[in-house]
Amino acid sequence: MTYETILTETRGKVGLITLNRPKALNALNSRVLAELVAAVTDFGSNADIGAMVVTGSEKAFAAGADIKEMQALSYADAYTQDFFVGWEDFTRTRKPIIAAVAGYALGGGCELAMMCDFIIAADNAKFGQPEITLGVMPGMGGSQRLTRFVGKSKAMDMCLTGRMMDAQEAERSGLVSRVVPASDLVEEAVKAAAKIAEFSLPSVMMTKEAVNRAYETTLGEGLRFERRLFHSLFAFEDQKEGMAAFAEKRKPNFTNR
Ligand code: CO8
Repeated sequence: MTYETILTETRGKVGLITLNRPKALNALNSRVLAELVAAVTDFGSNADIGAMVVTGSEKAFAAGADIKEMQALSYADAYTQDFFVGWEDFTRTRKPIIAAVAGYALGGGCELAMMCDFIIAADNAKFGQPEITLGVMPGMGGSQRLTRFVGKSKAMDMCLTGRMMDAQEAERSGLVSRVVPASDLVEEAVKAAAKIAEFSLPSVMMTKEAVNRAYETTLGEGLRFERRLFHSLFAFEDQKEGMAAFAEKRKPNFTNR
């Protein structure tokens, strides 16, 4: 697929995807969605890639779903085309994806960041769910994921008033894992992804699966799920290698076997 709205590159074992619709502040239209899903699927099946970073520009990660594309839709169009259903494919990616957010992450942009595994924010990042100002409401998971990240009171505040949250508030509230200077954002996110990509891929993928399970099940079921995955990692050579390397005071050489 030839990409028109994103740029992709590899940095060592990291797949870097940059949203690239600068004139529309990276608004997410159906082309961006198709290209993003294609890119994460491609990196997902590339044995040389261990983790990914999705980023935008310094002004905007993404200013939302493309309002101009949605504007004229009828209910019948919106329902029958279900034109955002592809986002579920994005969330099915098994390798970790870090969102590196600078500038605006609004509406679908904030929701895309939350679909990633964690968010590193630049100090100029602004998050919000302003759909209420357009006469609609979050439609790509904002009412659900934001509530799980920041709790009911703040999620209600964000979704009902449409106000933006700056990077410091986002970090205090648990929406983002760290805040870095805007000039270092991509480098820091790639560094974090490269760290993850050094580890044994099966343990990385199972860790992602287990943390995500915490959002979908009870504590008891989640703990049992975690224990089964933990036990299963003893079937991998990488468990022997990782523990031997610790005992022998050397770096492990993981083979994903
Ligand atoms: N969609 C389309 N175009 C956009 C969008 C967008 N979301 N955001 C910005 N643009 C365009 C502007 O129209 C403008 O284009 P042009 O130059 O042709 O007029 C260009 O980007 C630059 O934008 P501004 O001139 O507005 O830039 P400012 O720096 O003045 O303002 C803002 C930046 C504050 C980010 C402002 O652009 C803004 O408020 N944008 C809209 C934010 C918003 O409301 N986002 C939510 C969209 S709705 C949504 O995401 C729903 C998701 C769920 C859908 C589920 C469907 C099933």
